[in-house]
Amino acid sequence: MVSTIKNDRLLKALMRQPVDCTPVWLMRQAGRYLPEYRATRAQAGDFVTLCRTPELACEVTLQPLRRYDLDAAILFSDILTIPDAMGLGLSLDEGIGPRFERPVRDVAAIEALGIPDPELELGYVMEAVRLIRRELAGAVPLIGFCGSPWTLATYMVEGGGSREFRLAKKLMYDEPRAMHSLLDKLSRAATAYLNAQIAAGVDVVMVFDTWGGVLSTPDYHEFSLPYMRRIVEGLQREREGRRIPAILFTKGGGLWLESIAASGCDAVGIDWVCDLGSARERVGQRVALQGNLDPEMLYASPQRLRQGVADVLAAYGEGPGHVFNLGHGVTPQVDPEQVRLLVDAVHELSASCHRR
Ligand code: 1CP
Repeated sequence: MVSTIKNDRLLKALMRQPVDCTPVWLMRQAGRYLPEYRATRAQAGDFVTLCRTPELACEVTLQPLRRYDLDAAILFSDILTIPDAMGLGLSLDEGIGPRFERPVRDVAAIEALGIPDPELELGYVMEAVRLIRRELAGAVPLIGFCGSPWTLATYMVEGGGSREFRLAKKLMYDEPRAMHSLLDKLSRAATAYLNAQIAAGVDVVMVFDTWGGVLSTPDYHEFSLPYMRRIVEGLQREREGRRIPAILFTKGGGLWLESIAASGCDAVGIDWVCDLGSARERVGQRVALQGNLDPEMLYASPQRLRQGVADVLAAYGEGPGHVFNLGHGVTPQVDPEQVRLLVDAVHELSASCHRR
């Protein structure tokens, strides 16, 4: 195994150590806005096959790194691999989104769920991690990830994406014990999954809680955050003498930054609604922050985009502990040249934030 990482800006920033400029990577940096991604996906036939074929997952992971001066690679996979491995039957319909053939709607279905063995049912993900790590050869760190138990539960109960979360919330309100039992299983599955990714070679892990922000404050603290905390507590936080930093991202979680920062994670991802400067004051020295340009600013003019980058850097201010990212993922119609402009602007404009 390679034990040194040439570009370790991301690892340093996540540990709030000094860097020469602010590291940058983007959520969904591999995806439909890249023509080479669309070609590889067509070669695979469909999205699920792309995720399940380690050579192709490795290829699309590396595509954005060939184009841009990114400070990290993120494993190409999906958060829905865990429910798929639990037997729900994942497919992705063009234009509609992910679907489960066998949603989980009652206590009996929850009780019947097993915890997948990450090296067996999810072995294709670990194989992809090993391949990517070999191909990267220590150039930049590799980020592994999973979905938060609450976010996975919404897809499993609804049977796919949702806007109102009618079925998931009905289960949470009417049968809280059943929901807790589902979340408990998911947190055990996610912990084992991330630990297997760490053993296979990822250098950082991130938990995506895309739908935590649709909960009330008490429900977030009962149904989402405690299960992410359990994952963090169960992680193998070191490999080869190096710390494996953990990032938690709750979209819409700006109200709860203090409690997220107290969960034991190393960094908190924040969306674009949240003000980065006040977020920094609120979390103090406890964690690093990752974010938070509005992803839709990639559709603005190059000049406006560059100003947007400068504004995010200025909002964080001087000193270490910032990882530049969008507040959510890159969307499919983005012009790939705008991504180049963003990445280069972050490196160029941030050097002055790190003079010592
Ligand atoms: O080709 C296609 O049409 C597939 C689109 C796509 C892609 C590129 C999906 C389906 N998943 C992915 C990859 C993916 N998903 C990554 C890859 C690494 C990278 O960031 O480059 C990651 C980290 C995810 C994680 C993911 N999947 C999340 C959490 C992050 C987020 O965006 O909020 C969620 C909610 C999903 C579910 C999912 N999978 C795919 C879609 C379109 C969705 C969202 C569905 C919905 O809106 O509810």
